[in-house]
Amino acid sequence: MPDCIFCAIASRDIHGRIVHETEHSLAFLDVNPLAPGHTLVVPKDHYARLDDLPDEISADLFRTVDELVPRVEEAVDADATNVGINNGPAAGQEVEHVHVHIVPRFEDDGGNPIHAVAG
Ligand code: DGP
Repeated sequence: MPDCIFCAIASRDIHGRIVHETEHSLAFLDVNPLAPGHTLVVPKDHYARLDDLPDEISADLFRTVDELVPRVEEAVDADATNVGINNGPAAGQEVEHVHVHIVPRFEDDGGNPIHAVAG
């Protein structure tokens, strides 16, 4: 998909701080982190919205998220995480390539759980 920043990271045309990779999914650090360790997990191929994902890609994506959540928490010594998707522009989706936010949270960090994902 031309002009898609996450496709460009997946194809290594632009630099991303990649932390994990599977056959269909890629995880990298968010360039504007809401907390240390804020990670995005994306399908390698271009899909704009959640219901565009084929089953196999969706399964790989969410399995990857499931595996990464405890690893992200451990890496930054977080107490919890917000895990979420802004699915469509009206919900705050700025990059039209499906991405799951993993946002580390800390006791008394003062964040709002909905805004933590919407940014
Ligand atoms: P959303 O609002 O859900 O579409 O979140 C998009 C996120 O993508 C936002 O937290 C910032 C992040 N982002 C945008 N451009 C880049 C980029 O070029 N590299 C990285 N690593 N993250 C980006």
